[in-house]
Amino acid sequence: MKLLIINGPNLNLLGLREPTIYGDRNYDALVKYVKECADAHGVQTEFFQSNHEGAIVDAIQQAYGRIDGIVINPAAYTHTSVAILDALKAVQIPTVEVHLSKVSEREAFRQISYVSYYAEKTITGMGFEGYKVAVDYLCEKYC
Ligand code: CA2
Repeated sequence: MKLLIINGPNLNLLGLREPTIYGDRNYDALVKYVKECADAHGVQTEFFQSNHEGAIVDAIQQAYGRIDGIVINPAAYTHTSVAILDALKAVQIPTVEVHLSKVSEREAFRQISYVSYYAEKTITGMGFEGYKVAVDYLCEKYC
């Protein structure tokens, strides 16, 4: 089994700004943490971060036939991207959506998630731990 972990725009800046919302650990620490969670299940991981919507669409398309589960934090594209939703629907790979912050308690413009129309599960407000919940869910359901 192989999981693809996708992180959207600005998540490469983790730890540098807004620690009260997103925590003080950086993107490399997130990759290490999620990899350890997957290793505990004996599952392989691939990580992809991009600030570009089309690059995320390409990564989802390239997962077809190769990847068994997707964990995605589309960041700001969560609230705008029909293209990312359509790519997920096209490849039909089991997907869990993760957000570090509790988006339901934030601004009105964050209250829509296009990816939620496809994702099996959405985890918010748990910081890095949310990615573990997502990995555990996919491994337990599809391993
Ligand atoms: O809570 C989340 O994980 C979000 O997906 C994060 C996005 C935001 O647009 C979503 O509404 C909720 C923003 C990620 C920006 O990350 C930064 C990290 C450090 C410094 C500045 C931004």
